[in-house]
Amino acid sequence: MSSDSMPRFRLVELTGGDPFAEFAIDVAAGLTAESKHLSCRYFYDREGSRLFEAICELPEYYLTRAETEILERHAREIASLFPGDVTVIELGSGNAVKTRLLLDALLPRRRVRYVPIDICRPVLEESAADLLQRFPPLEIVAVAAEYYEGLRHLRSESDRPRLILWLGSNIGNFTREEAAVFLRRIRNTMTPADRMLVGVDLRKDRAVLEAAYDDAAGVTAAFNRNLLARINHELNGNFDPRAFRHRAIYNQDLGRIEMYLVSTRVQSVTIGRIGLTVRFAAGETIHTENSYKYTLAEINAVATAAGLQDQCFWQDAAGQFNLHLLATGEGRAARGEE
Ligand code: AVJ
Repeated sequence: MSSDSMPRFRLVELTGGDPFAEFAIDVAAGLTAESKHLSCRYFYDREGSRLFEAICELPEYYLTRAETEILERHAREIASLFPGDVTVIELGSGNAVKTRLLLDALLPRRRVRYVPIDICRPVLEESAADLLQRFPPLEIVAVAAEYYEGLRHLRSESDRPRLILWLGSNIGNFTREEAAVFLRRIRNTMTPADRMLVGVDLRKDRAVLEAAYDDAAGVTAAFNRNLLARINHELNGNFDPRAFRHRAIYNQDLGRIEMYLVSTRVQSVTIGRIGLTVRFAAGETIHTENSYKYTLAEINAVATAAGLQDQCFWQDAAGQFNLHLLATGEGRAARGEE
């Protein structure tokens, strides 16, 4: 077959309805609620994705470096679990810099199809262009979608064993219950030959966690405030982002970082596209993100609730972050092992 009929790059757009309408409905609901809130999935417009990449380089944000260290050390071992051709599916792929380490380890010996799933289409296109240039034999099917739509596509990628990546502590945005439900849905698409790699941030000292989400340079604050700028651009709002302070606190009981935007004064904000005026008291908060941290026992509880077997895990040298290898468990049982 000629290379023309087998394109190395395809982009599938699976945005369910009108993304602007969805954003408008969620913003209206969140800002009229008793305790105001906005969903963290709206952080990732183009500017937000750029700010998140800057967060990953911050001295305080240890997560990306810890996970990269683990992948650098163990990518070959992970690759060796797949004897033949493989499809690598990544949920929330972003700039896919860490993924290069796995592709590097996989590609010399097998054909690899890479299926990144991300809600930010420009980021998908840029990262795919970069990977195609770095890895000439790589085939890419990029899926612009939210996780749930992406899951539907997961079912159609079933001709080869799959390595499903959910890296970067993306699991942290779900409650533990939601994480278990979501993992079970993924599990239900997996065959015994498939594997899932999940990057999980660990519970640790409050000071370390709070610094990671409230950096000295103010990049996380800008990332948080960008949500208000996005409402201004896309929904014709008149937020003054400077009239909101960034706050990140560790809720130790729940084991999660909570991020808020705090109104610095009494103020009213109008959002033209949804015909809404919202009043804020001085000190009133908008809850914008939860980022759950785990103990090993909590990780195992979620994996078990999802019907997944935690086959093994790797940790960075400082013991801050885990990478877990999950499987359906059927494969081993069927072969009579253990
Ligand atoms: C992309 C969800 C993993 O929770 O650490 C970083 C997002 N928010 N700084 C995280 C984030 C503030 C990040 N995740």
